[in-house]
Amino acid sequence: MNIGKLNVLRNLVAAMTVCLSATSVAQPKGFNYDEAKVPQFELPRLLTMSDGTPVESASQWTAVRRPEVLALFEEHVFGTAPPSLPRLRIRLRSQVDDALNGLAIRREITVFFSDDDSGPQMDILVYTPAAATGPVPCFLGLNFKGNHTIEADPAIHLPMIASPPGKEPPLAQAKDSERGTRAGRWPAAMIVEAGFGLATIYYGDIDPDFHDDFQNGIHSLWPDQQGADRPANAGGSIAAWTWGLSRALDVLEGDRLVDGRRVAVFGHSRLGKTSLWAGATDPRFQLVISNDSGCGGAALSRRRFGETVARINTVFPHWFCRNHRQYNDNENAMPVDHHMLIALAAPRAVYVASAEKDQWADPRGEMLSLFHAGPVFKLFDRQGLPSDVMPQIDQPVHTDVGYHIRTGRHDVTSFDWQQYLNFAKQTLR
Ligand code: GTR
Repeated sequence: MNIGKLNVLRNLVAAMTVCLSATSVAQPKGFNYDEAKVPQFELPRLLTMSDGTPVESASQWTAVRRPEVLALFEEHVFGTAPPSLPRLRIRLRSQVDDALNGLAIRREITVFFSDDDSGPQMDILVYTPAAATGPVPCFLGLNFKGNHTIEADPAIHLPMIASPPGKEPPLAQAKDSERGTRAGRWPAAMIVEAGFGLATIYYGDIDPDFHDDFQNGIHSLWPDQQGADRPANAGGSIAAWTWGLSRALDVLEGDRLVDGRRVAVFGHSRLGKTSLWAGATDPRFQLVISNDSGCGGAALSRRRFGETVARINTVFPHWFCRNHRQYNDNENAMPVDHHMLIALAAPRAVYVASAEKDQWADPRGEMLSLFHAGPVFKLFDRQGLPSDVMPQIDQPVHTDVGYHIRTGRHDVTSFDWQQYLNFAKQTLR
């Protein structure tokens, strides 16, 4: 066989491998992807207090039922938040006034969580429109690979990346070659041109995403909360990332270029689960966006469609609290389901987005959660999703909440961002 043919064959095999691995990530085997096989179930009652009293008003929801539901999620799903800190120290690491071809002011703000400059810290990368005449509404979200992957900008600080035990080196600086590799998920210029700010943080700054019995990241600040015998309701990594988002909001509230009262919390996938929990625990977030968050996020656990509670707790034992494992293959015993997580954001705006090929995340279950949170929005004279019928692909539905299912796979695309910007223009006024 000549070299040309060999290369064609190699490319074909490589392409098939990519396809196969993409399919297997999107739909691992041994799980249900058939709507007809979704089990029968009854959702826990959103508008019934623990003593059986029906919730009939917004004030009853706010005073009694909301705190009950929040406490249930804390106890059984995400766990308690890390303690609060006496103070945050912040330092401007850099500022460029003509970033993104002159469209934006780009800053890196380092937030120290202790008095030690080499202790736990996070860098917030913030873009705000250069043309703004006052503080702007802003999107805040964690990123997976480091702030330097958002834009191919040689000046953005390279983060330190921690590796799971057994992988060397344990801590290494991110690579120059990765700059801008995630720019497609973070269309900073489009966001800034629409008049919004964009703030993002590498999630590993807050808690590296592997199970180390809660020793590294911010957990290093609280030695009494580490180890396998920590309380069964102690928060896992999602609670830690959520805590980091709230600390970032503390900083944005004091920022002169951002309007801290108009901040949208955004997250994709595991970080979408995180943005929903941030919206639930921190009522300062005015808009909560879940992009393809799936199991443990927007999707209803009782549907057991795609990823299940047992699978997520097994593969990612550090994300939720230990109590959550009681519901492995036992979803009906959970005192909550995830429509109640979305309801915790009401009457603030919520946006749930799904992707057609992302069956692992159960698009229909994500939409149904938003639909079943509707009665709480109604208590506040807000309109939830008008119907529990799946909207057409690429046809967003925007009321006081937003939903879309778009063409394509598990990802964040400019279509997603276009909808978030349109929706934020209405809801972050
Ligand atoms: C998957 C996980 C999902 C989702 C995703 C991600 O492996 O099963 O729950 O969170 O990772 O965060 O990319």
